Amino acid sequence: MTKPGRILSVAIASLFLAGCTGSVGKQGDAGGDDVEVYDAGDDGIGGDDGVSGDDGGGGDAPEDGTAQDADGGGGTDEGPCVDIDNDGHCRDVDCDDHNAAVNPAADEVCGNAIDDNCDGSVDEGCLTGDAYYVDKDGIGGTCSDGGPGTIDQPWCSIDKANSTLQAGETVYIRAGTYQETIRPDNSGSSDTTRITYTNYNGENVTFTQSVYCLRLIDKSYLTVTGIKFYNCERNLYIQNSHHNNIVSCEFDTPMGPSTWAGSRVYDGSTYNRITHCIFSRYGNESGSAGAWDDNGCILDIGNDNSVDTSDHNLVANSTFFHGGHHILGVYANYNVVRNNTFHNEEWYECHRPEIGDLCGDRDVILNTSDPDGNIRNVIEDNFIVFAGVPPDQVSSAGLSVRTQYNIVRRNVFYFCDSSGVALSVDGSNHNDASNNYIYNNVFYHNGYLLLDDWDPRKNGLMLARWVDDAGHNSMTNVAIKNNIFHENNLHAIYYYYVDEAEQVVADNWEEQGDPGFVDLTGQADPFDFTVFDFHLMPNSPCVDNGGFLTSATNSGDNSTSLQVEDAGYFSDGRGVVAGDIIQMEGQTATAAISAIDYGANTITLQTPLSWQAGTGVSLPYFGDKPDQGAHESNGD
Ligand SMILES: [Ca+2]
Ligand SMILES: [Ca+2]
Ligand SMILES: [Ca+2]
Ligand SMILES: [Ca+2]
Repeated sequence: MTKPGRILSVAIASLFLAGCTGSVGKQGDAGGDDVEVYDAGDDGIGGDDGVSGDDGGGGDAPEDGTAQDADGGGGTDEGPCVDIDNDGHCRDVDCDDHNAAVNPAADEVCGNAIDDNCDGSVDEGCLTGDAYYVDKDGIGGTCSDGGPGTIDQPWCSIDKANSTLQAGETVYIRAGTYQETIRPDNSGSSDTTRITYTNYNGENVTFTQSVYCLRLIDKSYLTVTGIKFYNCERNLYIQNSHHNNIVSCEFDTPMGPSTWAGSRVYDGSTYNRITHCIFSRYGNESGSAGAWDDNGCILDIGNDNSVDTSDHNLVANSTFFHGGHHILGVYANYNVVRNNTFHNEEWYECHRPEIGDLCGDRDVILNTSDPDGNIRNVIEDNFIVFAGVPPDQVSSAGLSVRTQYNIVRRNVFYFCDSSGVALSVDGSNHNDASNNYIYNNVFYHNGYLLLDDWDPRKNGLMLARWVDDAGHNSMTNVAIKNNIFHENNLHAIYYYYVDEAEQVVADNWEEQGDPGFVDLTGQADPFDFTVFDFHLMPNSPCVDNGGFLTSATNSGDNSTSLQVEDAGYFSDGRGVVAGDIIQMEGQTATAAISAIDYGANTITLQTPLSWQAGTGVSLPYFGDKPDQGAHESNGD
């Protein structure tokens, strides 16, 4: 197989800046439709400027609310209606077809950072409390912090808003460049009585060149929406803060240099939601010959160097690209990362003339400083692609997993320099990727190393115990099911000092020929997620070629208490999204999960089902069995 012609993105940085005024279309297109915030208008962030839309990466949501172009990939051969959550709305119009509470007939729920009614606006109609205006340039009238803060007698400073706003109140920020910090003195009190900072009527509002541009310390129930943060030392820092929503904002090019992370959610911050945002461009090479190093990341959750229970946060429907060491790091528990796009092809200056003096790095890393610590994050429905060559190594994977009991499902990994996913164990056993659940992903065209020639990295998925000695835990019980591996360099899966027999590997499509994707033509492009379409053609050999994830160990007669061999395949929603929907073997009925006791392998269902012991248990499927790959087909 020939080495693919990977695109090096020399010109892309300048494109993105221009995108603030509307020309970064591929970012927006990648995510699907444009998102408007509070019906904010046409011109600002959330309009045509590329903030990721409803289906940012998942590919299941409407492009424009019509039934055409259903899959976000431009394909039209998906076959009949796919309604995974059984809410009566096919996935071409259902912007979350894994949640029956979200569909075009639903009521918008305020304060949840979700577009519940699939109209392209998040939490529209929700700002009903007292409103104030900050207008430093006096667009609506001469500004004064001593005035009433109305639209024609606005305040001048964000500081005035920071010290004034109470729960339930909103500040509308008028167009301009603010060299200040959003740092509220107060908290909101619930999802529906938030303190909200938003751009006014879609106007272009930029915060820049402060030490912190958005800083929450010990605050809860804040919402910030529709604002661009550019070239702040630190863009978004959320510390010991909870239930905050960051929606339809852009975080670009933090200037650093005295911080590792351009943005952070840390110090025990929980239940925060970051949705429909763009995060981009932070990192650099340091060192000298023989000691090059890669620095910086776009967004970290938790702390890589100490125990930090920043748990139950949501990162969704967002666009991420270009980090120095990585893009997104998760060092905590029960976080959900879904429907995002990540790419980190070579973009920053480094010492490698053979690849254009540019380096990239991995996309996403799950890690911990706590031996055997950090568990049960959910990484689902993302595009994780184009991991690039770092300065200090010769290759990198798309997703590096070094913690346990995570769910990695329905993601698409392609054109990563090394493997699409690498699971690893290290000598201190801080890093141990045993007990993970890797299912229904697509691994396409990974492991075509630009510089390295080491066979273990030339594969779709790598499980690596770096040294074969007693100081390294064995990696065991990694479930690898229902994945499609296609045109990866050497192998589908590679086990490096890891025993395949100690894993749970079943029902994968392992380089067995054409899997029947809707569209693999076109030139791979890190900024265009519509080039390929990984839905299955009706005649795909991968339709009904997967297996049930686990099986029932009890029987139930109109029961809501389901015991299974291994409940770890399923998510209870981690407190930030809806729990999974399940479907039993040989049945068409489905039921949503309301709770999971992982220790007892007991699942509590919202609605009763009946089953025999030994019955297969899966996510919803059509036909006789689940399909392989990321998108279940209704191929009737
Ligand atoms: Ca549906
Ligand atoms: Ca909506
Ligand atoms: Ca909502
Ligand atoms: Ca099927």
